[in-house]
Amino acid sequence: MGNLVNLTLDDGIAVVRVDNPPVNALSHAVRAGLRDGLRAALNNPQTSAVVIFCAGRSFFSGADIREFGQRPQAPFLPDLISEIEAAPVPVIAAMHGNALGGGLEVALGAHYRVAVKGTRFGLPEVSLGLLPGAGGTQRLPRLFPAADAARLITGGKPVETHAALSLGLIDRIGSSNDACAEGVAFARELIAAGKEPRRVGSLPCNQLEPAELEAITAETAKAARGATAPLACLEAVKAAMTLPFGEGLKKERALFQDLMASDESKALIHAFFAERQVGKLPEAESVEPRAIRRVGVVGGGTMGAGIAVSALLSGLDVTLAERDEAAAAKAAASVGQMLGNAVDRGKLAGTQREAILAASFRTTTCFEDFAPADLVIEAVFESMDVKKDVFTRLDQVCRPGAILASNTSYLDLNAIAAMTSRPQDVIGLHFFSPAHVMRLLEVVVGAETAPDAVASGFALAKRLKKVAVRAGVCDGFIGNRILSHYSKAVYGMVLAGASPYAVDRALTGFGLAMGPFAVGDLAGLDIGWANRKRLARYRDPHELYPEFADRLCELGRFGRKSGRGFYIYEDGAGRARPDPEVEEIIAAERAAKGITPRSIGEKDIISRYMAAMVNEAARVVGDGIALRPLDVDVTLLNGYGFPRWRGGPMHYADTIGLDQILQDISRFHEEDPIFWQPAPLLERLAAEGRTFASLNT
Ligand code: T1G
Repeated sequence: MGNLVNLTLDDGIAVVRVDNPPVNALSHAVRAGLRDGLRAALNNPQTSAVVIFCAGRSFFSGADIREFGQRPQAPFLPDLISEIEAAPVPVIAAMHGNALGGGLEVALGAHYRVAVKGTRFGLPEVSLGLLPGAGGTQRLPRLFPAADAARLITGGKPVETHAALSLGLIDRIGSSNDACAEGVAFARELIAAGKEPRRVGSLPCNQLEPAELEAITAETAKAARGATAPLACLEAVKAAMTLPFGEGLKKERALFQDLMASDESKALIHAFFAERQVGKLPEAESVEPRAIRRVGVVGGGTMGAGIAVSALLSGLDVTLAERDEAAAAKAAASVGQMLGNAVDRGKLAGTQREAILAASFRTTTCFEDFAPADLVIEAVFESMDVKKDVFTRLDQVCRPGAILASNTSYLDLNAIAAMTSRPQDVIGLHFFSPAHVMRLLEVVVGAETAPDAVASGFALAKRLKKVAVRAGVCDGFIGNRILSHYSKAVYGMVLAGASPYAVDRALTGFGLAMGPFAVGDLAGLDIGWANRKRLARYRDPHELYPEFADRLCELGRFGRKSGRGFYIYEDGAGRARPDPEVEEIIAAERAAKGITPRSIGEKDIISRYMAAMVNEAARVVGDGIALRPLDVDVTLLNGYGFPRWRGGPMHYADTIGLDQILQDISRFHEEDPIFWQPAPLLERLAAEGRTFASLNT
């Protein structure tokens, strides 16, 4: 059975115990051990029931994703699960922690399922561009109501213990926290009651009403935004309802193998591991982060309140400072409102909200109240003078060792740190709005930032359930620097002849949740306008400058908040429609610049957008602002709406080939000077026949 699995037999109850830290992935060794343990148990005439149990923090978390792409090795999981299901005595899955993917499929192959409180059950394969390939799509709709089964599989979201019980996935929630003991006790009851194996595969499959199937198909296609796995999941569930069990398993296997071979699953698996590798920093390895319990926030605007709520929801103590009582009261109201929204979304109990507001949150107008803070995050107006004043005052009141962080989205952190006597304690913590929702956190590292301060930023991100990316100091760090560049490309293609609405359509077809012009309207066109004015003195004279965006702002058309931007927002419900007046403003500018508009097709819109994004991203890696290409992928996936099923811009570039990117840059250079020079790193890798992934060590 190997050293990952052991078997005990007591009073007729065999326990097959698996211990494969950290998450009991169903590696080849585990599958072989599980098979051998099951066979040994069943070959013993004393065995009246078998309990399958995992040690450590969780039941099986699924197939071992690190084995994907390698030659599959028997025993294959579907076969092993069929062998479990065929056992002649009751087999009980005793679960705790997570039962995910192939792990839940093992449990579905068992005859009975018990779990302790807090266990989560899910089939997240779709988030890897796959589908449950070991019987999950065929067995779950035989236990679960069909619509719930379809949504759990196509959405990939887990269900909690009580829902699993009420939906029929599990037979009992144990009264103790000892899953193994609960499994053994349940087995004893089954034996006493003379219960036989109850094979899920033999049950009739619940059916979806035609209207339900139509609704689920539509919602799945909409949510997929171009990804194919969600709809393939639905195909497999439909096979469960229309084919005999054995045939359904074959259909599931065929669909699974198609997905396993797809670029989409490679991209999503890349994203999965990249989000775990991004926290591995050479400089912070084996460095202990500083303890953070008391957090100070300077500024109670949208960002400051959001940061405060993010910290409060993670159990931290928060003091928020504003300039006067009125502003402090307004900030407190925002925080209370956001916590109320968390209650409405079921993320927080009402009583918890009250307790947090009573015990863990306070406002102040005195910086002296930051004296005990372990970390103070400044989220004031994006003005270097204002930030320098704040950091000068923080340096005077905060205790030695406290970390001073700026939420600036592009200002020079070294200049801010220089205002203090402790530049080693200064980091950037660039949150993304809404700060208590967006997963990305850029941890900006100054020239003198201490390694343990960096490690503390990453530890805070984990505590806040965010994904931290290390960023060096430059204008815009990683994400905004790249955004600023591909935004120019987008404006450039409109000047060349594309309509902003065609650009948005093409890029939402590429998989973005929203097109860049719709995003600009949502964020506020005045933000981009202010940025262009701020950077005006650095502008390359050769660059095309799109004045139409400034014209809209001069007309007070700032987007959704003013009812008109690139789109017209009539009824405030966010329904947007194109505006002929915008097209006239653009046409006038083209004429004034002597540009004869030409039609630019969807493919070229996407190629031009991606060429600009990848080229600047390659510069960001080449300049050391991002540690690795994967850091750029994680940034764009978690903060800028890049379609996850494409893996991020660097993974996407590897997929289409760096030579293709270079050809596109050269082609578009004729029309837009921002393509004037390929990034040296991009040219070098292409010349060496390498990929960006080759740098993701
Ligand atoms: N395989 C291999 N490694 C895994 C893994 C897995 N399934 N899950 C986690 N790891 C590694 C992870 O890379 C990290 O490694 C460490 O474990 C801790 O993970 C046939 C085909 C279980 C909720 O999609 O969702 O079954 O960085 O940091 O925050 O139908 O891990 O330390 O070196 O995420 O406590 C389906 C994926 C697979 C679950 C725990 N299962 N994992 O979260 O820890 S496909 C999944 C997770 C499948 C079948 C199909 C989470 C977690 P390192 P972590 P965590």
